[in-house]
Amino acid sequence: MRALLSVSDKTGLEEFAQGLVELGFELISTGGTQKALEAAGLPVTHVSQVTGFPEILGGRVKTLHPRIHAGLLAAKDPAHEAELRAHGLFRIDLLCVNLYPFQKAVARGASFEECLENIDIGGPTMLRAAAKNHEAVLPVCDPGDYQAVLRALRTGVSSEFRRRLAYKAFAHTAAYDAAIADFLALEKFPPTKLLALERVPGVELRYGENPHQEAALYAQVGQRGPVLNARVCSGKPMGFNNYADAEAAWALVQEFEQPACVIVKHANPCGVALADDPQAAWERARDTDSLSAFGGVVAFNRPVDLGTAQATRGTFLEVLVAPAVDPEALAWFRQKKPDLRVLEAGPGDFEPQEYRPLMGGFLAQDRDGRRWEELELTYVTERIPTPQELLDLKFAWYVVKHARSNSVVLAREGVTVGVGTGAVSRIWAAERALQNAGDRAKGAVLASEAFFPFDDVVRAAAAAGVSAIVQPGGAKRDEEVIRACNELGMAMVFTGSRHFRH
Ligand code: 93A
Repeated sequence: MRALLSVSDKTGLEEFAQGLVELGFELISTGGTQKALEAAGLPVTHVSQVTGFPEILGGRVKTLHPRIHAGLLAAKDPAHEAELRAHGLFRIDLLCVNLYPFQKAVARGASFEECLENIDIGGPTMLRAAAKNHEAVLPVCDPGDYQAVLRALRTGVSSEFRRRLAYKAFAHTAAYDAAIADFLALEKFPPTKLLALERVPGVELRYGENPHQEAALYAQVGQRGPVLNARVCSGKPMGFNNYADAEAAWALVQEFEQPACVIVKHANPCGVALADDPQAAWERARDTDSLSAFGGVVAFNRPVDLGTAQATRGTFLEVLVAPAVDPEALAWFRQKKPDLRVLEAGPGDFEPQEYRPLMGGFLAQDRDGRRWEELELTYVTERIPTPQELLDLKFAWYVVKHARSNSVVLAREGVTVGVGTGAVSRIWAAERALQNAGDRAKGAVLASEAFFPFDDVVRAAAAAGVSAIVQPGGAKRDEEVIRACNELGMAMVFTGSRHFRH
């Protein structure tokens, strides 16, 4: 039995090769792999001895040879056996290959030429050959499979196991090629974009949005945002809706520099607050709408301490995500809220585009990353906002940017006092927010993610005591809306920037 090993990532190589030798395999290798095996004291033959040809073109041609590829492609049938014999060739029974680290070269910002040089040709060619011929050859491309392969070789290799390895090999080369295509693409949205995907290891979703829907979690190869990368420190396993809401809460809380807390329900913020510390931020956010906070997903932009943890005592929460959770806080959660999923967000490295599924396709767009500082604010009313109103308008604008359209947010002194989201008409969103706020609307400011078609929202807000408004502007009846504000003594600011979120 022969095994050809040619790996760039040498993790676990020595142990694997040792196991193969013990099973009676003869080892064949390329330069670097051979050196590693010899250093481990293992007997190994160099490919050039098999091919009768040296590695040439700086290593670009090492295994690309009929003696190798016939050995990988010969089926277990008499005709192929006879041909092998006629040409003095032999079978290769196991191929262990992982590829030149192309994606790593791109990620570290290597030069264009260096990235090109890191495109592996011989490796994928062998892997595809072995995977096609998996009934006769075991294609191994993941160091994570080495132990399972040795176990199978000792106890008997099932055809299901062979097929799984073949699947992995093709999935690996497909993702690799997609990464190369993306790298070479000149357009912003190359159709290869979403081909390089992998399942997030260790995460099995029990079901999808509802229990009758099966589901899975994917990551783009070489990427992963802070929530996909999060460490689940305590609680039940994460579910489909947990991921979606944790992401929504995390994205919003990241907008603020001050300590902040965001509570999300069904992808919408239902309470958001700034404060001097996370505990106060939590208490203020919860009090926006303590009824809706029940069963919520909560995010912090500061580490969670014991005091903050204990302050969540009376509220049932599904998920808590923070940059870090103090050990005492974690111990408290584990004891008092064992079901609560407590996440420490990981480092985030993800592309600035997002996707939405359509039946048989998807929409792609840039993320809405616009910051308040980038807006061209126009003060359109006779009264301009006070400094406190301006701070609140900025805060409310960030919240409304992350709410589902149509949305209206009322805020005062760094806390939301009313939120109306996902309404099919703007006035309904406003009415919902005003109803939620009740008396707290007095002296609050209002943010709307899109313009007012009529002056009805202004009039309803003024009647409830709202003092200032931020909205994109640009409606046909802007003049009418501005006139209503002036008549009612309100300050209004146009941002010139809409933030639909559907
Ligand atoms: O340069 S290649 O595209 N041409 C080849 O013929 C070839 N054969 C193996 N790359 C080739 N490989 C790759 O070399 C393997 O996929 C593996 O990643 C790497 C192992 O090289 P070494 O054993 O010298 O470290």
